[in-house]
Amino acid sequence: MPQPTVEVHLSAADLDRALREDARAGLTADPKWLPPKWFYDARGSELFDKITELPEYYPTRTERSLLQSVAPEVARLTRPRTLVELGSGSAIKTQLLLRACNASGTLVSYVPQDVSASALRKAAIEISAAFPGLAVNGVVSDFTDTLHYLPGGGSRMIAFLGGTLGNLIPDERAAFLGQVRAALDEGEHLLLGVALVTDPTVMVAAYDDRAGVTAEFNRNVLHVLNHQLGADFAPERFRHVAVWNDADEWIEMRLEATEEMSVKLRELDLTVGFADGEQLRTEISAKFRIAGIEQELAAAGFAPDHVWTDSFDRFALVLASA
Ligand code: AVJ
Repeated sequence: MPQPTVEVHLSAADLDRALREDARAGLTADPKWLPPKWFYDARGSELFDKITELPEYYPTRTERSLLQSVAPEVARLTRPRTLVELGSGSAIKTQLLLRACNASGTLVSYVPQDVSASALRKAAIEISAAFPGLAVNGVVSDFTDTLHYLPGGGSRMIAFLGGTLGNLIPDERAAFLGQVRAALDEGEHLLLGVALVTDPTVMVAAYDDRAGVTAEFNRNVLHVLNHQLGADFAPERFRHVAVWNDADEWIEMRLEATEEMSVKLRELDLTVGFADGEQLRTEISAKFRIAGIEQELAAAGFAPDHVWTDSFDRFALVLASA
């Protein structure tokens, strides 16, 4: 039985350097911001998994039930030998896709990629146990800088699920989709999961749950800065804010200082002042329209072949060929 492997293309030193750069750039900017990828240390990944089970957070379960119904069709249309999954996290939903692709008899290997080594190791072991005979070779990397690490061509399908594409602003999305296209050979596939624009109350509630798990997830980025950069943020002095930005059609998460404060980041030799009520943007999560995402895919050189949506039109799976 093949043993699962996990290749680390983001060393602790790379991560540390990137975090320092992002923290310095974002915390000295006006308005202040931090990239969402820094939520996901082991605690952040666990909190995200909890989010996916909240009553208000519909994207994961909507995508899962969509996948459940369309996975066999996706497998039949694509018949991949290799399934690459970007941002696999705990890879719970992937099992549906793997099962369907496995049943179509062509699947040889599964390559999960994630920025969180802990989540990836756990997922690789679980998937490997559930699919004996499948080669599982995980890659720890940043999804925007990962495509040159992928195994060679043939019949690959890249799955990018969960709506994570929405973490990128439109220019970054165009660049990223272009890279994905360039990494694929003609006729290979991309399966993309995106959350759709829907009722703002529904969308905002998904990012501002009553149990406060998303608030804790949001504040986790401050814990990460405390641990990694010797910062002295008092996370409880930041209020979780989630708003729908109608002009850009994305949800923004922010952390709002509940009083004036000064924060030291020892490792950066940096002191950052927050005014009372000042907000730090920690995430954008764009929501899509079918025509818009088809257009973005076409602009990147993909042919969007199939779109499946749930009955409330809150989430879409798009199958595109290179
Ligand atoms: C993992 C990026 C898809 O944007 O919905 C969940 C992250 N942030 N709750 C999302 C998230 C707040 C999630 N993605």
